[in-house]
Amino acid sequence: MICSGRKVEPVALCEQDIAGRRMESDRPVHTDQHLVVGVGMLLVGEPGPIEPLMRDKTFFAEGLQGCVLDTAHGGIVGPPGLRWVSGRVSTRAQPEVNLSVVVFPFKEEDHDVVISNVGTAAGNDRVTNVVCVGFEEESTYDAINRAIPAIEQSTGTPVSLLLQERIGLLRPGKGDGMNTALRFFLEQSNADRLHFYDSDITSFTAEWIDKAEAAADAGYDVVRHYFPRSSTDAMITWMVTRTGFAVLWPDSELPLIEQPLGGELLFTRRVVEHLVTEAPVQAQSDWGIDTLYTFATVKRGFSVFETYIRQGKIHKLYGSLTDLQTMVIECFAAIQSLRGIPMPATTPHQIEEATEVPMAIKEKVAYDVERTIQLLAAEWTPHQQDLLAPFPLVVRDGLLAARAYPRFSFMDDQAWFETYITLLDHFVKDDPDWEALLFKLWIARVLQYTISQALRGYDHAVVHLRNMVDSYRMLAPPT
Ligand SMILES: Nc1nc2c(ncn2[C@@H]2O[C@H](COP(=O)(O)OP(=O)(O)OP(=O)(O)O)[C@@H](O)[C@H]2O)c(=O)[nH]1
Ligand SMILES: [Mg+2]
Repeated sequence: MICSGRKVEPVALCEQDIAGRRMESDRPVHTDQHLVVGVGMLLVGEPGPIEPLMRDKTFFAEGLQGCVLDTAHGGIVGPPGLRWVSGRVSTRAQPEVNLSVVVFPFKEEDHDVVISNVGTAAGNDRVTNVVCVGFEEESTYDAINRAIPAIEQSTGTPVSLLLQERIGLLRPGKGDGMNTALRFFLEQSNADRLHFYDSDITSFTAEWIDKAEAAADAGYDVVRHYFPRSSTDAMITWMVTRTGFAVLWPDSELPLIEQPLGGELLFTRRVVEHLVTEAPVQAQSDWGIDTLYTFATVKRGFSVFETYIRQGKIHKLYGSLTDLQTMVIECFAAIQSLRGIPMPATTPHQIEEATEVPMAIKEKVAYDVERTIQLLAAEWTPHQQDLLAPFPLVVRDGLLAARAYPRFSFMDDQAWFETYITLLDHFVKDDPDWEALLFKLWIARVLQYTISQALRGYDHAVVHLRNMVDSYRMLAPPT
């Protein structure tokens, strides 16, 4: 990596951190004195151009005499009074390399999993900065903080640890975390691309970053990762989000997006610039953020590539569907809030073809059916019963009967379609009875699909879900 260099003892590093800033420069940088460069170790080179040394992650300064280029901290340390200029060193001979920031939003997660993922991202050549955005200062935050120096030392990539800002208007959640990262990216970095990955993924590898980069290199504005998923997983995606997109924007690309709630994404800088100016996106501080990002990017016509990760996303799974109640409500309310917004019929959209799904994923049952069945009879109120009035008779009678005895076979594709339309008209967010009722209706739908379709095997179930979305597009009421 070093042209002509010899090892020297490490020197003290400057506290100053200029990570993330970049100055455009296409000229090679020359030194007229000895240059000291290093990633973890320090080397002395001969005077001369430094561009072969640190192509992607280099910062340079005027008056380089005796300076230390410190990639671990993304900067140069040198004599006091050195004027700082940050930049990527490139030469005319060298093709432009696009740099990326990788963001991991996190709440409380397994420390080792998060730290390993941060290390993987930091070790990728394209990555100029890794950003972890926490919900609050708790033990995961502390563990990441302790791990950062070693990751920076071994990879040469700066890692930033932030707490999410209060940006939105709804429950402070993942939306605030992601929107905080968008702002950090625009304000603190000149990188060209921003990646998001959930922090709880145990199957995360460098390939996830590389595949997204390759699609962005090909010119796509947005890259979305998609994965093989168990036929009983992704029940909010299918029954809430893809259903809603099909019903409300049947002619757009929205219902065709494989995993519109996916948190594994790449945005180019211009996409990020757009998202921060969209008031509804910035207001969406809760689980609805993924819906809003998908909606806003398709609406603006940004080109989308969906890249397939064949190993799948292995991450923390929920037990009974109870844990998903907040997510169901917030994802439905997000769709409802967008109703009536016109959507262009075409957006450039390409999907990488899926390969054979691993048996382990095909055979997996993603939730505890027995525990979930009990939820149908739980915590009814007289008001919830009244709220059933506008629903189709079969749904009203079916759900009322489920108070005494598990019933869900009434909630077939057609009944769910009609239920969904009624919910769009009547559901009131933050009304506890409406929220409980929405959740019960969704539970009935998921159980009906599980018993009547998923039980017939993976391949059948997946075809059924795709046909369901297609049929909803056909049935969608005219706007
Ligand atoms: N900063 C921040 N991160 C969050 C918040 N809530 C969740 N996260 C993180 O967002 C990522 C996704 O959350 P998960 O709970 O794994 O949700 P999910 O995997 O999308 O949902 P399932 O597919 O149902 O498991 C994880 O890295 C969480 O730690 C939040 O309020 N703030
Ligand atoms: Mg997860």
